[in-house]
Amino acid sequence: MVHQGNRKRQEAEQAKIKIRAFIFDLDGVLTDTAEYHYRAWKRLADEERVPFTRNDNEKLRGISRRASLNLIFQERKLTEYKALELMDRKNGYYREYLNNITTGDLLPGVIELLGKLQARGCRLAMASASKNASTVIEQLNIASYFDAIADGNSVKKTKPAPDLFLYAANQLGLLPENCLVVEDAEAGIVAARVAGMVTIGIGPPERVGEADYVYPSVEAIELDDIQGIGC
Ligand code: B16
Ligand code: MG
Repeated sequence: MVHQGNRKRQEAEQAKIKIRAFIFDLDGVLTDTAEYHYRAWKRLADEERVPFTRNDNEKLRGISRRASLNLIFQERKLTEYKALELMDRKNGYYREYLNNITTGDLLPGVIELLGKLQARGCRLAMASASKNASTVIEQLNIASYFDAIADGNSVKKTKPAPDLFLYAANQLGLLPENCLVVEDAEAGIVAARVAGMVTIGIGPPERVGEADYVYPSVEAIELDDIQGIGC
């Protein structure tokens, strides 16, 4: 049994080491499933005669299936039965499109970055709001890089709540301050900051400007810019 005082000291030591793990979001960071989410929601919206544009799809970045449904169908009073049927139908279309995903769908620079971090001894995790995340990373053939997976099935409250990232840190056995999150969604940056983690935002400053570091793409990330990497 670890003495209480020793444990506190160990935790303080661990916190001083700073960044020991990188937690990657999936959609918009490792691959672009947003296009497939768009096509699936669009097919559903057309069938239900509800307006839905690519611009509307941007608002769904990083948020859960239920929150997406609520945004698209906000004008309609849906029974729970109907809501579940609509989400199931959309997910069926989405999973049809997922069959086409291959390693060719990895975003530029992803494999190089994962390899570099692994070679340095950094722990790696994936944290996605998607309940389909495991299928996607299997198809991308990158599952073996990750020491922990947190997805839409792991927690009740997804982004912008911090739960998904805290779950990933817990799976890694690390404190939040030892983790750096790479995210493309505003909701994801909010979640990671609330969790007390360092953040890299991928995309325009209007969207991810609250992050500690902002890059236009994963390929543009410069590890030498990041303060306090301890792996
Ligand atoms: P599913 P991320 C998110 O993935 C998507 O950005 C978001 O558009 C989607 O609604 C959400 O996953 C849930 O996906 O319907 O497959 O459970 O960016 O957190 O990797
Ligand atoms: Mg994302």
